[in-house]
Amino acid sequence: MKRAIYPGSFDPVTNGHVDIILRSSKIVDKLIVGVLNNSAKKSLFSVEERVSMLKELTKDLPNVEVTSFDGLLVDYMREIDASIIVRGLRAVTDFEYELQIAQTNHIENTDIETIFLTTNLQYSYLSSTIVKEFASYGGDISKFVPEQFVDRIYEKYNIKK
Ligand code: COD
Repeated sequence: MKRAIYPGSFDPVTNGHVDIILRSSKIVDKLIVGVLNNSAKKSLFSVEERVSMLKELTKDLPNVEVTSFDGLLVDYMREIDASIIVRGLRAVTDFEYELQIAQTNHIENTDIETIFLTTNLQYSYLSSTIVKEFASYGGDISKFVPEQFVDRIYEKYNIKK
């Protein structure tokens, strides 16, 4: 059984993330979407909020589960018995960082493989950082994130639309 994890910050989840979840869930038996609980990094949404948003989005995908983790990804993968890491690749700028993480994780545990899905062209520019920047100035984020979360994101910046 191929058990994979799609780890990330998902702060907030974007349409680019959703696309990777949908596509990767079709190629593995079980996909665990793992939200990093990083207390050292200031986030817009709490880890509980991010998990809840992702659960809402994936409720109709029977082989997808959403959890949070802290510490090293490879340690968490041992805990949940997963051996595949799913990551999305947007541009060359992602490549160097992703290659470094993938190789480090593989050295830590040679049973672990990282697979990369290239971004869907329509989301190639999209990141959580861009969404936050746009939303903070009241920009239109309706094309960037699932529609049910648009208002929740504006609320974080005290913006009423
Ligand atoms: N299209 C396609 N893919 C996308 C898009 C898009 N528009 N937007 C984002 N993605 C992909 C990203 O490339 C990434 O693969 C994934 O979605 C998640 O993105 P983010 O930004 O939400 O999450 P990251 O990249 O900040 O997550 C980093 C981790 C949490 C995975 C990493 O820091 C980690 O594993 N930390 C745990 C500690 C650890 O083990 N560190 C070891 C590293 S050496």
